[in-house]
Amino acid sequence: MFIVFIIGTAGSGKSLLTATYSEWLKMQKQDVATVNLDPGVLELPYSPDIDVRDYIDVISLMNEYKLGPNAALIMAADLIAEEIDKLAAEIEAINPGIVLVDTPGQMELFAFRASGPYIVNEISKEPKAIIYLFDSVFCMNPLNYVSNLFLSAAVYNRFLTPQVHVLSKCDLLDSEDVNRIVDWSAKPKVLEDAIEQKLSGTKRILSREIMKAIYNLGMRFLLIPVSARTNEGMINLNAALERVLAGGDKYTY
Ligand SMILES: Nc1nc2c(ncn2[C@@H]2O[C@H](COP(=O)(O)OP(=O)(O)OP(=O)(O)O)[C@@H](O)[C@H]2O)c(=O)[nH]1
Ligand SMILES: [Mg+2]
Repeated sequence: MFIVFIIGTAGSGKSLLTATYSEWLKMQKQDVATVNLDPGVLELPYSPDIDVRDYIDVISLMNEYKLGPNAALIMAADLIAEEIDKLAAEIEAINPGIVLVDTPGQMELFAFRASGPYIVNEISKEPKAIIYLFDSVFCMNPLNYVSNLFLSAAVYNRFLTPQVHVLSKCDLLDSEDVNRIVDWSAKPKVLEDAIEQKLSGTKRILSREIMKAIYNLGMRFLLIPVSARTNEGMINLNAALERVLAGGDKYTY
């Protein structure tokens, strides 16, 4: 069994990618299960096989503890950790070849609280990977791109789990823009040139130094353009995950 966590900033496309990628895997005759770890979501574009909302109800938390929506979500994120044995048992009972885990809307609830790495550790002892989403529309300029690069490095630092990087919603950009962003992700020199050309003052210096620090650490964030609307890039995403998780083999036969 392999476990894949889908992580990204709010609205970056985590839930729709969970839906589309799981359907795509089913078409490839792969045995896939989906897990919703977002206790606050009202509607999902897929029917999760396992759903944290069966255990945690954010509205009840708001009423019971007189919390606002954000405080209730923070409490819910920590409560997931207490329910982890039950979620793990549910996964074990289904025992699929691959599990796609859709994480909470606000990334910081999962990535930057103690409960996130605990959940990743405890949900299963099987091999794991993270898909980190770069929202394509947000990545159009080098400043935003570098900010996302920094976030992605911070997520890696938290989980120390193999990460595959996706440029999500690539159908919203024309191919020239997609290629430019992918080029930034593949060639530090091209990104540095864009920073020099498009940014000035402190933003230029900070972006350049952040980017260099990340590359000097040997971290590589090659982006795979993917659309959860048109299925573009699904083959490449799947191949990258198979390389990371299964040494290039299929998850299940
Ligand atoms: N055009 C396009 N829209 C997308 C794509 N993926 C997601 N969206 C849209 O972007 C919005 C957010 O997508 P979600 O999948 O809910 O993103 P999320 O990261 O799960 O969002 P939260 O959990 O609320 O933070 C929705 O309106 C989706 O329909 C895509 O590949 N292409
Ligand atoms: Mg979502």
